[in-house]
Amino acid sequence: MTKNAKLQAWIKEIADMCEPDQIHYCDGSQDEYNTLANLMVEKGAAERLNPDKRPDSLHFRSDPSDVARVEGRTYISSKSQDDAGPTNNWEDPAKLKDTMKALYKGCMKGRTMYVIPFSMGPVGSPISKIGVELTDSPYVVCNMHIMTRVGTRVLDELGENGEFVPCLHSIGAPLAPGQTDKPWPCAPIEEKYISHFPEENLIWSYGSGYGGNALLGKKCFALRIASNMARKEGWMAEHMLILRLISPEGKKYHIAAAFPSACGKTNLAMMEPTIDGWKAECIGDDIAWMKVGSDGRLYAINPEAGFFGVGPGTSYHSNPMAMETIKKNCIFTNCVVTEEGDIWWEGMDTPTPEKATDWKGNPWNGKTSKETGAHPNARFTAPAGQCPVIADDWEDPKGVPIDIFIFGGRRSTVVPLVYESFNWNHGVFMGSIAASETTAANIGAVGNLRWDPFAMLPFCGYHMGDYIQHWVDMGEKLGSKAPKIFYVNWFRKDSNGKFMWPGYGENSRVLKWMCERVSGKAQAVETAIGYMPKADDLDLSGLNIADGNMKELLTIDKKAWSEEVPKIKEHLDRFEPKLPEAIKEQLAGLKNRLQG
Ligand code: SAT
Ligand code: MN
Repeated sequence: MTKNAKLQAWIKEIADMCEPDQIHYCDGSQDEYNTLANLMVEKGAAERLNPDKRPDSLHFRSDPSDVARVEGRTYISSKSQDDAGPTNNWEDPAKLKDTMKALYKGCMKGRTMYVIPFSMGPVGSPISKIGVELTDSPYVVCNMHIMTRVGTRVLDELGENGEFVPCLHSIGAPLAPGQTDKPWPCAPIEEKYISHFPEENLIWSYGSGYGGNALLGKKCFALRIASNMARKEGWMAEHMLILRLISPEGKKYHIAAAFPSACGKTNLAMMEPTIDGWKAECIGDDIAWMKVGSDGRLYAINPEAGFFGVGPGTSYHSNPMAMETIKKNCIFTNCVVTEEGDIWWEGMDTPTPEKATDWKGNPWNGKTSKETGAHPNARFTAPAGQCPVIADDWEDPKGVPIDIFIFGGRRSTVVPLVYESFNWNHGVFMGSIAASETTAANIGAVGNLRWDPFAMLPFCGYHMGDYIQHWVDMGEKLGSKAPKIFYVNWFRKDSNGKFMWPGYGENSRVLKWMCERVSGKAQAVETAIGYMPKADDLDLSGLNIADGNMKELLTIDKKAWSEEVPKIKEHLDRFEPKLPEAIKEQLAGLKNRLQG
């Protein structure tokens, strides 16, 4: 129970509306996790994996309609539509609340409402913030145990008058007396709502049990609501991994990198450098909260406590450290389950199972089946502390000083391997024109090019024009202490559709060049789009890569870029009249340089 009057009143209000059979106050203990895990196994919602293969781990199959974030049903419900901007769905808060209240009425009948007090960031850190999620999903409770810091210690921190972000979640599937439950109850797509009320720092989610729709600490709080708070309070909440690189001399560099969902952030966050003497440590794989420290530098913490990573494609080749992280104490969703009771997915470097069960629960033979066994957005939920390369001080409440920002996306064409901004505002411009071929992390078509400024398109809780201005303002505040900004594309393909750059651990070669740019040791040439290395400037020792490929990866095709300019303009014009002057100047500069 809690002594916080505001929390007590809110719990009562929601219980009166949703009418759960009972209320459970989560203490965050291992016992609680085990009890709920056992309950879900007994009910047939979860399967316990073979303890000899994958100790203390569960597998879930979601409803086939509930497999990813639903951006089309995600709302920023500010009082004025202008505050949500052109890239967010908007609805008037009073109207949206009425619609949702009708859905919430009695929606937890036959179920337990769990009260989950959680901290984003280490409990008690000055950068951390507290949320309370009310949910009728025990799957959500167990995932929140891993992804955030949950329980009594958070209530103690909250005290009688502390502030928290209320996060209401229901799967939207009440149970009539005697009705048997489904393994993955949820509401149909047209009843799903993932709503944010930024003026009240309030989140209401209904109808989905999957990932970012339901684990409300993650995208809803730590990005959409926090980006709003950050703007008001002068800090940054970004869709970025945090990585520490250590040079052979022991110099530490901290990198924060933004890529859209399912573009390899987790792989980069846990990378093992292939170049001699360099080491990497992981601090976070998805979200960075950053504040200016007393020395004027920008300090970042990872607000999360776990990884919610994409399974398919994760292997000992692509991400050995993730494979080690997920050996035990994990939750898996929508994977293949083998005859031996272990999980498997496409791209895992173990033999393709021939007698297995696919993510839909059907018998599946990987050798003969035409369909994939795992859903392309199948996920693992793993405690961050289990990662062998997690930094010892990853929970340091002070955070780490950022030297380098990286933006990027998946682009088969046009965008070179790496380029560096001329200055801060040019770097902000680079972030604002980030684009990527779409992935399965969102429900919708896969492989289309979409603009994804700062990889925040689905996660920015306010007008993107104001957001870009906030970046410009942060640059002014940071002055000469601002991180350097780079843009990368690991995903360039040749005319046969093959990736030209080996990626994964080899990306350390590009990161090394960035670090040496920071310390003033590496060369670069000035091009129309930014500073770029020549092949000689990159450490390519021991790497077998065709000269022709390297050349193509590091040249800019002025014609292709010139053709991008009008598209860039059209993209940025959407943010008028809020597009910062500084960004318009950058676009004009790019155009001039391309003509020159
Ligand atoms: O489902 S999540 O939003 O948490 C994952 C992602 O899209 O990155
Ligand atoms: Mn993400």
